[in-house]
Amino acid sequence: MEKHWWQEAVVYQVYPRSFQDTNDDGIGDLQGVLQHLDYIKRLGADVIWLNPIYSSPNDDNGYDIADYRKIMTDFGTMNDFNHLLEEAHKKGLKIMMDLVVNHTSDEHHWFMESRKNKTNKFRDYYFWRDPKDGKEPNNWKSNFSGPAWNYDAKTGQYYMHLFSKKQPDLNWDNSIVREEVYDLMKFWLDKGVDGFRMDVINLISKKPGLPDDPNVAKSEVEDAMEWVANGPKVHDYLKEMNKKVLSKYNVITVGETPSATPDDAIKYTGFNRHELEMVFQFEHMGLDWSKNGLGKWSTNKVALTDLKKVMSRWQTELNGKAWNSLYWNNHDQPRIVSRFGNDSKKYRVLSAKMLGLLLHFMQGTPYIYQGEEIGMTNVHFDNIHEYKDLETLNAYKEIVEDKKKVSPSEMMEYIHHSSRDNARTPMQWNDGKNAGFSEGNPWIKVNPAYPEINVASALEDTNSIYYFYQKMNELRHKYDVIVYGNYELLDPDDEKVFAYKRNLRNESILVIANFTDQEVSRTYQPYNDFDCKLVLDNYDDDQKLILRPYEAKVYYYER
Ligand code: TEU
Ligand code: CA
Repeated sequence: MEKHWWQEAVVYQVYPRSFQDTNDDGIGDLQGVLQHLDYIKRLGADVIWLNPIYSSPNDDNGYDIADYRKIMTDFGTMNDFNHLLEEAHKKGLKIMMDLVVNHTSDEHHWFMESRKNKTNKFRDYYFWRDPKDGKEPNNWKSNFSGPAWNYDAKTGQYYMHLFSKKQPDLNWDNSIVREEVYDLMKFWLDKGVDGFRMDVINLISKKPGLPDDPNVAKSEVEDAMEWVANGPKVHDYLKEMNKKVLSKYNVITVGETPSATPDDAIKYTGFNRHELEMVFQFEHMGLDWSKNGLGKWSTNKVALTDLKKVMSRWQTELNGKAWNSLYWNNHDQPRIVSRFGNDSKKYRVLSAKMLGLLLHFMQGTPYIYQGEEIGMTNVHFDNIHEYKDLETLNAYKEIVEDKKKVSPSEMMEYIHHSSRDNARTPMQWNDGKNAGFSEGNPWIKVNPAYPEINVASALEDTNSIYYFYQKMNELRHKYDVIVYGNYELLDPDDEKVFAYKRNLRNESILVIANFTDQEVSRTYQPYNDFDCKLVLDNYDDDQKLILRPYEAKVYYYER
């Protein structure tokens, strides 16, 4: 197997809107990212993934792009971007952009032209269809509630939008659209950016004829994801993109692929496939979803044995064939310490380290989402009006107000557990005004936990989660077995402890994570038979057979 730089890299994700505001308008900006390059470098990351920074009316915080070649005015100017890229490169940090090309904004000039009449050359850039029996052309649902079609009276047709109405889907079956996308990718790559995270890239090939989804009744609020994902031509298009663009640059690519299985992932990222380098899979993120047809809206806890099954399947099935991404968090997911860990005063730090350790010693490229490295927690706003995320607001309207499926207070509990805004509250830099995020009025409220959970206090405390992540990144850069070793799950039925080994040639590591707030005792080979070196532990003394609450550790040994 050939080795690639992006296999040895650690990625730090920045959500610019919530990272650092430098001009007091309450919105994070590119200057703010620039200010913290040293902070990111010091953590040991190699790559920064920036969520979309392009010109956008911000219906979906930049995932609705009006101009792919302009910077969002809230975030700054192209000069700011050029400067950021240059400074990052000087420090040895790469920059990865978000590529959102399944859809545009309805304010993109392609769409504004497209909707004018049925015959203009942009009409076929999107999916326009006649009404069927006076209604939507098919039964597909939008990811953000309601039908995936919007009626446009001007021409008497519907256009498709798998996300919000302001995010019309691009028609990738039109080769001119594909060429437009390749051109804009080259625009950024020629500037020197180091790769792309590709938004819902497995949705770009729609089923011919756009047939009804037979499963849509399964869940009343869910989208048509499985039915629209991994369509018939998606691999042709990605191969074409690779040949025409990506193969000419030495870049990192990660495709966001909801509902992809390991088999799908091998097709997207197989070492001999010439499509993408890795994907973001969603199976582990779906384990706590509702069993009552409410999709992501639930307060379910994840069973450790289920988590083991999913994580291990991805580890073993891709081994030697394709490459994993490793993530617990991003701008769409609740905070991991609140979700899979324990965010109480007593156990927050321990359990955040335990979760980090469990993930970072697996095979794949780890992604750290801003604030994860200081153990930021979910936010519990009391009032629905304090939420800004359109997915959350639309779901509240549909589930509580329109369909009256659950009470307002029940829905608020689900929102506290699952809303995307859990990840989007401002970065907590210090215990000062607005957590040091902004001198102005933040676009979304700061999490009230900030006096205790913030960067300044993490940097002062040698025992902090920050330094633990720093140590993990150091170890990954030092031991080949962490990057390339194969994976072997131990005790799949153990409901309390997640333990696995990684092996490369004569080297191994043993990783042990107690997922509970209780003390348990366990023995593993090679405690007895081998000379193990403890390389990391979230407690400061090693008691081998006894695992204290949320204790997690890694041993290294040679066979
Ligand atoms: O997310 C796609 C996606 O799968 C999400 O809609 C996901 O189902 C949801 O966020 C889970 O709560 C990508 C982006 O990451 C997201 O921020 C965008 O809103 C979306 O695409 C549309 O571009
Ligand atoms: Ca600003």
